[in-house]
Amino acid sequence: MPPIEQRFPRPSVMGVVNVTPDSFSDGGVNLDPDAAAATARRMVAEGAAIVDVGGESTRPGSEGVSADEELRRVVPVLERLGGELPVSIDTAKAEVARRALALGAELVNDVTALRGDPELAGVAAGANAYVCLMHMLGEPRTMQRDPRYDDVASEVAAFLEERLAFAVAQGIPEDRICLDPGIGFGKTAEHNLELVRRLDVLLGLGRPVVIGFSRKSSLGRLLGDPAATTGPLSASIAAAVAAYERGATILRVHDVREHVQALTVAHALAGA
Ligand code: HH2
Repeated sequence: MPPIEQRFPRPSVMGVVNVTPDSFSDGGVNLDPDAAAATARRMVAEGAAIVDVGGESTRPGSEGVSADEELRRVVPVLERLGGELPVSIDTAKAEVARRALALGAELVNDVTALRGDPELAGVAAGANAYVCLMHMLGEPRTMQRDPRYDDVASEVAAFLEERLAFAVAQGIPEDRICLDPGIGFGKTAEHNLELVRRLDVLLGLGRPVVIGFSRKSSLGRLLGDPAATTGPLSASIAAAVAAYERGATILRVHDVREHVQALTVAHALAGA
């Protein structure tokens, strides 16, 4: 397998397929495996480089689900896709990743950056999978209760630098790994903006960066609704394009067609 930057050139779109009843913006839409598989196929037809299939919501306040429940949700979807599409598995559980990789997934997207399950690093290394390491302050249940940093960009980068070293020490080659500051995971709206504004700090680690700002509540708050739980498509696209222009490689989004169109134009304007 080529290095991740060759496999997913900048910009690449990762389409989100949440096989859950309770995800913050698309809960229930893809709970039926046929619907989820159809969504994944449509996203790839619309230009997604990969689809991120997840069976557990990590929205603020969520409690998590068992490995059995996660498997019950995602395995039928992966079986329907039959290894034909580029798939990422959004999980923190080794057992779920193992099954997904056996069914053709090529990337493990772990919002705990290999802290959640001691066996996950070994599973990813053994399968030579690509890995996304994401920053989260605290855990989903409580992460949005007054998150604080002295310098959010440096602290997130220092955390990811440590997790990158851990992953490499566990046998995952560095050229398989991408990093994600975790927009909305233990961050205020201002922290999220600062992370994109100062993306150069994270890029200094030399790995491709993933940004998932799509539909997140900070966008709705920025637009004037202090109680927003989601943000609109227009704002999601603006955030994705700004992140791309600051150096992000993979944009994790729910609305693939519109983001691919916007990023195609932004890329052409960048003269790349
Ligand atoms: N955001 C969510 C889930 N997984 N993974 C990465 N790498 N980056 C992210 O920003 C990210 C992620 C949350 O969004 P979503 O999957 O739409 O919602 P939920 O967790 O409620 O299923």
